[in-house]
Amino acid sequence: MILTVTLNAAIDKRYVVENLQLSEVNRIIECSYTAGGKGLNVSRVASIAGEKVIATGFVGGHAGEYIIEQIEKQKIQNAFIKVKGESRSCINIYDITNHTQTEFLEPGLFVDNSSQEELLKMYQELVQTCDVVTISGSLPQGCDQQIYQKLVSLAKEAGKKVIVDASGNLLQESIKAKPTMIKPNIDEIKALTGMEGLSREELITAAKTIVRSGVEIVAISLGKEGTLTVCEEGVYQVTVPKIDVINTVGCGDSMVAGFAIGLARKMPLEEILKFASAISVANAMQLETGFFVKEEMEKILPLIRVKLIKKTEELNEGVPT
Ligand code: TA6
Repeated sequence: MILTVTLNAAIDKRYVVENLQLSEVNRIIECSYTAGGKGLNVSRVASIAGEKVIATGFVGGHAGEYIIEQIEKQKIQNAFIKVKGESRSCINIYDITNHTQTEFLEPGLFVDNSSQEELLKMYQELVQTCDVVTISGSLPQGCDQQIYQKLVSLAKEAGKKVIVDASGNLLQESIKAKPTMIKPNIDEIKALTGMEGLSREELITAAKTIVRSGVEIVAISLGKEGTLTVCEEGVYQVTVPKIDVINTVGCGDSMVAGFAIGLARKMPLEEILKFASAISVANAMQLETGFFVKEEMEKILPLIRVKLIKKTEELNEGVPT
């Protein structure tokens, strides 16, 4: 079972437009609403893959009711803390003329200390019932910046694997609690290292430093270039087949879901890398965020290539022990 944490749940609104123009009236051709926020995308993808999921976090107001209604329709078990205010909307503008995606992410509602305490208390019970925990996305307003650290520590104290998908200071703080895995993209790795224009070797060195600090797996998503994963065995390069990309929003969340499923099913790491990458690619083939078609994923799976490009001993060359 996977426990997903979405502290800043959202209604994801996708607007399809033709030739988006700033300072003009842009008529929307098609719009769709889904329960979103990274953790709820992880929940939906894991549920499609056949994994039992329970989702927790904060929701509020009519928007919060809508989010709960949507995830219950998707048969996703949930235990959200209801707070005052309205859950946010995250807008994804999909320009079919210029093939661009532009996102507007609201900051989210305000969560007071007592609601945060209530969540931590419930989380400690939920963690006992799961195999893997995923903690994803931004924090709502008022949230303690150390809350991800606390959630990671509680999961580890309960002997559970825990994946964090966050950015900036939140990711930096989370790493201090030594999560099982993080999945930064290149910008997030640059922010962690404070370095610009990272070469592949510098990316690997940065990830290796994080692994040395106690994070078991650092999977750097490189978009259509696949993934570079650094762990105790060494460095794996994952390459993915070329596809007709429809919508890449949610690919990172789909990858997190794939990793969580693989860890829950105790798959060998190379199988997890293939499985997670295939789900992420399959998500990009769908207009809907955080969604994939199993048959498409199964066709992609054999086309994923995983290669151990560096062993640990090579990684440690020249490093004082
Ligand atoms: O990764 C895509 C997405 O989950 C969107 O669906 C939207 O909800 C956004 O990210 C939320 O990101 P945030 O980092 O604010 O939680």
